[in-house]
Amino acid sequence: MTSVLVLNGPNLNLLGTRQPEVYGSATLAMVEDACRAHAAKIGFEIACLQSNHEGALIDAIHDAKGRHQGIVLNAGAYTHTSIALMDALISVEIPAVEVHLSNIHARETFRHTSYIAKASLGQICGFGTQGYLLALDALAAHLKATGAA
Ligand code: CA2
Repeated sequence: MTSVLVLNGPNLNLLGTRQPEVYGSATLAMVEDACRAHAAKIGFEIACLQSNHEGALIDAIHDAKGRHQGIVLNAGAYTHTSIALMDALISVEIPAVEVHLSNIHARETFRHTSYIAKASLGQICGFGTQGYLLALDALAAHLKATGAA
């Protein structure tokens, strides 16, 4: 079965506890449950992982090679700073979709730059939790079109 890694970066473990006006009221566990339910509907197996540490996120991307056919990544604030995460994504050659709960382009200028976008099929932002499900659909369409699923 096609397997996808849903990877969340720093501070996303705090979802649902603060700033609901920006990030919504769902907890990370709720987001991951919604991903699992949607994945089951579209015939994907998924693994969910969150880390506050850049190196752990890089390790997770390296470990995805040979295990997962796609990655859904919300790299949190590392999106705007991490060339290392971008390099990791490029090196494993696994199709990735970048997700953000908020519309990063409608926020502070420093959030408009994404290193992750340079290594991704595309970016989904501003649709809250639903963005993760849209990302799974986008990966499904891509993997089908390329004969990888
Ligand atoms: O909109 C997104 O999903 C972000 O990736 C969230 C990051 C932010 O740095 C990016 O620019 C956009 C921040 C995640 C922090 O999440 C919190 C959730 C609740 C309370 C505090 C932080």
